Formats: sequence, structure tokens, C-alpha cells
Amino acid sequence: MKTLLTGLLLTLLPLAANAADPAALYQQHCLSCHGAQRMGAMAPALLPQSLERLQPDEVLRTIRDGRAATQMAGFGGKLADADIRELAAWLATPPAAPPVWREADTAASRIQYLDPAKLPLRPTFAANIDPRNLFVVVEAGDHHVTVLDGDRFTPVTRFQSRFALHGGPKFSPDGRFVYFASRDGWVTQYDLYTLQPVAEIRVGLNTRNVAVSGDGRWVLAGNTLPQTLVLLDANGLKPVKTFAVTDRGGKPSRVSAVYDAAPRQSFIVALKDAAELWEISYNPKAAAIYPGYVHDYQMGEGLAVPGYLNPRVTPLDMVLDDFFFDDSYRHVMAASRDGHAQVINLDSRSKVAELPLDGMPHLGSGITFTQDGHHYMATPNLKGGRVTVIDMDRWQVAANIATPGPGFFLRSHENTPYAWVDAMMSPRKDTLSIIDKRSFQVVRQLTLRPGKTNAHVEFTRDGRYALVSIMETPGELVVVDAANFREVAALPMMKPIGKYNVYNKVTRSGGTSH
Ligand code: DHE
Repeated sequence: MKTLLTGLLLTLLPLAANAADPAALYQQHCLSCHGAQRMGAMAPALLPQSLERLQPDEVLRTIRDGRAATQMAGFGGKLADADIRELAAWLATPPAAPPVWREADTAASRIQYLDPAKLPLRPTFAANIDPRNLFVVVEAGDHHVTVLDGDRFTPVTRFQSRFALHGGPKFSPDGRFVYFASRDGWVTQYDLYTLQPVAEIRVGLNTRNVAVSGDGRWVLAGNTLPQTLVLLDANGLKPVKTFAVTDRGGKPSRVSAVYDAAPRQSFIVALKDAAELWEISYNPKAAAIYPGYVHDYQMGEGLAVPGYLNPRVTPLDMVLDDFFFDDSYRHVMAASRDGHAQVINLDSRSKVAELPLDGMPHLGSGITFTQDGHHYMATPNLKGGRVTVIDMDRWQVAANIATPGPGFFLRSHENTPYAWVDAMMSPRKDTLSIIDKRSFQVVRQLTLRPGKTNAHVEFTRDGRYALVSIMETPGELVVVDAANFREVAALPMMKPIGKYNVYNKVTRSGGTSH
């Protein structure tokens, strides 16, 4: 079946007769880098799942012109336009034989760069750099990561990442290691003390994200291709266990995201195709804590397998795949793709409230804060120009705050009264709205670079400065005084997407994601 992408591709280059067989073109020109079955090798996978985020003309352009700062050469001189068009259309269609990725492939892919046991105990960079105020900045424009000194706003190092990192990099509890996931399945453990990668492993062909356990022992990766979860030893990324993700009827489901619920000593798993929520405890006493709730995913409901490192299933009344947790991780707010939202109690494994949210709340990008003794969470909305504030003591909507357009990311910090939201899903993508958490009013609109996407804010460890991405190639990282909203620095970067402050992440600041 032709996809939308395929259809659009057909209109982008002029038709010509006698185009070559695209499978043969792939064998001849692409296979040596992009691998057999288009599964990726030294270059990324070229499966529809890997390409779905690219604009159709980007695929054509890349084949024709190559990709700057990579080994991808342009084929414009070698291949006719018709051949390029055929090849791009073929890449957007699923392979005749579905690609297979087994546990053995994961194990064989592991690369260990350093012996974790031999790493120095302290940072090797200048002693005046605070390792807890480092930022890790993901630059999507040329697939690099910058490690930034959060006091001086100067880069400490910059290195090439795997292709298309996505989701928040996750930190070990002491903030020493950072773990990245790439869309095509690579997980990287990187040592911020010596500024070197420790190990890498490919856990699948298409990965959503990773979570690191609150005790620092485990990394859990969630995949959409194949439909698996892969548990890794956090110290060196050795594979420990692969879970086939199927619902209780045996139907496979893609993973939507994995989260660490540190206060519960468990991982929470959101599923894209099953009305279930999984919890995988890493507490060795879990069998005693969750008696009777253990569901063995392979053998059927109700079997007496230990709760430890096994999924415990909460049945849902619909597929819910965007989540936000209260601070105790006892309650989870969850939304379906059509914007239906509810609250689930993870202990009783039942729905305890409906949330009257419309549009498409982006719960995963929400924040929490306390005001006048009330606990609030606030979420942007991908389909409406508003931020919704939810009173978590009553599970009621406390306010809907109008913004210039649908936004993706909302961020704040304990030391600032303001929350910052973008409007990047709208024509006003260049405008940030600054909301007073006390009055629920927008107090300022800020356009740092007119006409460009101004989005994703992260604060310094002390909350004094807000770092904003200008998500363009080339783009910038702009540092703004969080009290008077004045620009204090700007660093050139290649489409910086997210940035992550070590201290805010490891202390689980309510103003940022975890
Ligand atoms: Fe993301 C985080 C899902 C598109 C940039 N994104 C996440 C997380 C999920 C998610 C589940 C949380 C992961 C975690 O905590 O580790 N993102 C999705 C989608 O389903 C969606 C809409 C479509 C898709 O193809 O996956 C999507 N995301 C995007 C983008 O288009 C963005 C803007 C650019 C990009 O790189 O693809 C984007 N997503 C991000 C960022 C985070 C993220 C920067 C981490 C935010 C943070 O501060 O923690």
C-alpha cells in the first residue's frame, strides 16, 4: 500500500521513463552503509518507521545532495532524477519480508569503549566547573551533543551522537552518566566525568525512549520495532532480559514510552496498541508488595511468578499513551490520542477520576508546582492555544490559560514564579508565553528570534537563567535572565532540540521532565 509519503514523493520530481529497479539501486548504492534489509549499519536504518519523521522532500534531497557533516554523499551526479524518485518512494514502503531483530542481534551489537570499573572517581575537567550544573544539549541538525558549563555558558565538549536522538536523555542518580536513545535503536551510556562514551548497544530497529532506575542499576528501553522492552545493566549496557510486549490476548503492542517511578522502585510502561499499563518493579521484595497482581506476560494472567523484574498489568478502558505522574507516583494522569484524559491509581489499579481536557493535552511535557497549599500540574496542548492547570488535590481543572497557539513544551523551576511555554505547533512558533504560577496569567510574551522556532526551555540549577532553543539549522541556544527576561548570551548550534540540566534532572525538579 502506498503511504502518504510515497504519494507526495511522486509529485516532487518530474516523471521519467525507464527508472531502474529501486531494490537493485539500493543493493548497488546504499546497502554497504545502510545495511541488509535496510536495517542500518554504519548509517541509519531506512525503514518506513525510521523515515516517517522526515518531510518527503528531505528524503529526496538527501539522496540527491547528501547530508552535510556526515559520510552520506550526494547521488545527484550518479543517478537520474527518476531513479532517485523511485528509490525514495521504495524506501517509504515496508520491505516485503518484515525485518527481524532478535535478542542475539542486540547482544552482538554491544560495543564497550571503556571498562566502567577503571573510571576515575572524580571529574577530569576543570575543577571550577560544577558537574551538577552541566547541560546536555541535543543538536538534531547535525546529530551532535554539546555538554555545556551551566555557570559560564561555554561548551565543555561536543561530540557526534547516533542518528536522530529523541526523548529526554536520562541520568544516573549521581548525575555522572547520561543515557541517550536514538530513534533507530541505539542506546549510549556516556560518562560526564571523563567526557567519553562507555558503551553502546542496539536494542531494536525503532526505539521510543529509555528510563534509568532510581537505584541506578537498570536501563529499560521501549521499542516499536520489534514490539519489545529491553532491560539493560546500567553499568556497561549488558542486556539482561527482553520482554515481548503483548496484551493479555497475545496481540503485540508497540511501546509508547517507558518511565522511571523512583518512589515505587518500578518502571511504568505505556503501550501504543493495548489498553493496558505495565509496571515492572526493580524492588527485589516486589513479590511481597504486589501479591496477586503479577501477570506473567508470556504464560497468562495470575501465575505466581515473582513481581521482581516482571510486568504487572493494569487493565485500562481504552488505549492511553501519554502520561504524567504525581510526585508520589501513586497517581498517573493519562491521555488518549483523541484527548480523553483520566487519572489512574497505580496501587488500586483503577481509574479514580476523569479529567475534562479537550484538544490533545501534552501531559508528558507537563510540570508540577505548589501554590497556596494546593498541588498543581500544568500541561500544554498540541491542538489548542492554551495551558491547562489541574488541581491534583481535587482532580479538577483550575484554569485554562490562553496562549498564541498550540505548544509542545512547558517548563519551570522551583526558584522562579514563572512557567514558560512555546507555541511551536502554530504560525506563532517564534513566541514564548511566560505564565505567572501565582495568578495563572500570561505576564509576558517573548520573541527572541522572529520567524524562527523558539521552544524548549530548561533552567540552570539555581533557576536564574532560562536556556531556549532556536530550533533551526543553523540555530542558537539563547540564555535569558529568568527574572527580567533579558537575553544574556547566545551560542550558535545546529538545530538544538532539547537541553537537560544534570541537577534539575537528578533532583527531579517539578519544573522539568524526569
Ligand atoms: Fe518527542 C520527549 C513522543 C515528536 C522532541 N517525545 C518525548 C517523549 C515521548 C515523545 C514519549 C518522552 C520520552 C522520555 O521522557 O524519554 N515525540 C513523541 C511523539 O509521539 C511525537 C509526537 C511523534 C514521534 O515521531 O515520536 C514526538 N518530539 C517530537 C518532535 O517532533 C520533536 C519536537 C523533535 C524531535 O526530535 O523529534 C520532539 N520529544 C522531544 C524532546 C523530548 C521529547 C526534546 C524531551 C523533552 C524533555 O525535556 O524531557
